[in-house]
Amino acid sequence: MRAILATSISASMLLCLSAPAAWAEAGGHQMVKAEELEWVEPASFPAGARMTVIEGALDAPEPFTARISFPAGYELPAHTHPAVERVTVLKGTAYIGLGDELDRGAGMPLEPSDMMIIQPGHAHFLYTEDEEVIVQLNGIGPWGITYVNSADDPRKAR
Ligand SMILES: [Cu+2]
Repeated sequence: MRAILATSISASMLLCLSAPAAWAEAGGHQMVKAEELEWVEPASFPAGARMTVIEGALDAPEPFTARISFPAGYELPAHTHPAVERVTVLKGTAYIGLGDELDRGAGMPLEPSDMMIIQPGHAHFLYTEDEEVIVQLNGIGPWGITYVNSADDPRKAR
């Protein structure tokens, strides 16, 4: 099982982030153990964030479930998404604010079990303070992230 997961993760990194094939069977039931999730650094986020896709393929028109881990002191600049974003905090306190520019101090603190739902095209930002934060994203793809200020997009520099 470990080998199968590792293979499908590296293959999916070449295309886009998507769930391991063994889990992606339509109509299949899934039991997900957090300790078995495989995390990768998404190219579309500033360095330090890690992501794991549990269900679906982010670039496909289908439901997805993913988690993102942000280290302490992290800043995710203002951005928008092409689909509704549903964020549930699983660990730590995430600070999320609305607006075209990241403003430390303007984010609403969201703690484990708290949630945010943002409509497509609406600019928002996130930052963390002194602890790691893990959030879960649920939505329907195709998913993506567009930075308000294109200079913030780490894909331009890689
Ligand atoms: Cu967002």
